[in-house]
Amino acid sequence: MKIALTGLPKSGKTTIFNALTGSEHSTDKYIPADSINIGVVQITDPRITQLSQLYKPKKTIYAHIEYRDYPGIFSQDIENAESSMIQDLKGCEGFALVLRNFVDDELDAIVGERNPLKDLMRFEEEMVLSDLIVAENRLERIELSYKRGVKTPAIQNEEKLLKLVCEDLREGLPLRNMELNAEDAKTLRGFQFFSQKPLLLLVNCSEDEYNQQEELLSQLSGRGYLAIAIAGRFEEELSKLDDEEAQVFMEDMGIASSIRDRLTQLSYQLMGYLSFFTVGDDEVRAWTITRGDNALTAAGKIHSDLARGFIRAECFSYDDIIQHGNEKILREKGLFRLEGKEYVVKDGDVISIRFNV
Ligand SMILES: Nc1nc2c(ncn2[C@@H]2O[C@H](COP(=O)(O)OP(=O)(O)O)[C@@H](O)[C@H]2O)c(=O)[nH]1
Ligand SMILES: [Mg+2]
Repeated sequence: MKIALTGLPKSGKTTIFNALTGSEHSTDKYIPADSINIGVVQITDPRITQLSQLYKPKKTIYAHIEYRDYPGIFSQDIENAESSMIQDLKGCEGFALVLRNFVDDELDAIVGERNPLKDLMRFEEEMVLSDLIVAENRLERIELSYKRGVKTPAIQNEEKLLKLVCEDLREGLPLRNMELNAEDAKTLRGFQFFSQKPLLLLVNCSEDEYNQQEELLSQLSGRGYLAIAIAGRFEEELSKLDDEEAQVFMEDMGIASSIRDRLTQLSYQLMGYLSFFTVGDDEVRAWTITRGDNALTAAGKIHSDLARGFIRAECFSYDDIIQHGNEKILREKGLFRLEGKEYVVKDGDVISIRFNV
C-alpha cells in the first residue's frame, strides 16, 4: 500500500515522515524540498509475531506500508498533468493530507497564519481542478474519435459517465463521494482521479495544544473526513528515543500508541483493507486485501497460479489457532473450514489454497 503525505509547503509533512520512518530528512524552514522522500514501514502486527512463535518458520514476513513525502502541494504546475511528480502522486492509493495547526512566527511570515480549514479547502479545490482538466481532456478526445467515426457503446458509456464526473467537479465536489456502480468504478479507475482517492487528515499541532484539537477534529469528521491530531515535531523527537523512554513521554501526553501503529491502523481503515495470513514451516506471512474480497482474490494476491487453478481454500481463524495451539485440534473441533471461491475473507483468517494448474 502506498500512502502519499501531501499538503501545503511547511505544513510538517517531512517532520511527520521522519517520525514515521525514523529518518532525518531536512525540515529547513527556508530551503524548499525538491525531491520525494520514500520510506517503508513494516507493520509489526502482533498476530504475525504470535503465529511465528507457534509455527517457528524459516521466514516471517510482515505487511508494510510505503509512505511517500512530497515537496508541497503541486509546485504551481497543476495543469501539467504529465509532470513526473503528478504521475508519481497518481500511483499512490491513499492521501494523508497534513494540515498545519501550529503557531510559528517565522512560518507565519512566510506562508501566513495557520488556518487548517482554509488549507483543506484549497487542497480540495486543487484536486478537483486537476481532475476536471483530465476529465475534460478525455471528453475532447472522445469527441474527436466520434468525428473519425469511432463510436462504440463502451466509449459512449464512458462519455456519459465523464459528463456526470465533470458536473460534480464543476460544482467543486470531490469524486470520492460520488456513488458508482462496479462497472463505472472500473471505468474511472484508470484515470486515477485525485479527488477520488481516500483522504486522511493529519492535523499537525504543537505539543502544548495536542489535547485541544477536539473541536476541529469533530468539525472535520462532521464533514465526513477521517482526521486525527499529530504533534509532529514532538513525534519526530520521540522517534529518536528508545522505546522505554518514548513510552514515558507518550503517557505524559496521553498518546496511546506509536505514530506508526496509529497511522497503520488508520491507513487500513481509510483504504478498507484487512489482513489474512499464510502459515507453514517455511514462512508465516501477512497479506493485505480489500474488505469484501473473496477467497479467489486472496489466492491471486499470493500467486496468479493459485487463482487460476483454485480448488478450495482451507481456512481457520487466528483466534482459534492461538486458543487451541495446533491445527489437529481445530480439525477435531470442526474449526478447520473448507471454503469455495466466493467465500468472503475475514480479517485474521489463516488460509491455505488448494490448487491445480
Ligand atoms: N512548532 C512546530 N513546528 C513544526 C511542527 N511540525 C513541523 N514544524 C516545523 O515546520 C517547519 C516545516 O516542516 P516540514 O516538515 O519541513 O514541512 P513540509 O514542508 O510540509 O515538509 C520546520 O521548521 C518544522 O520544524 C510542529 O508540530 N510544531
Ligand atoms: Mg518537506
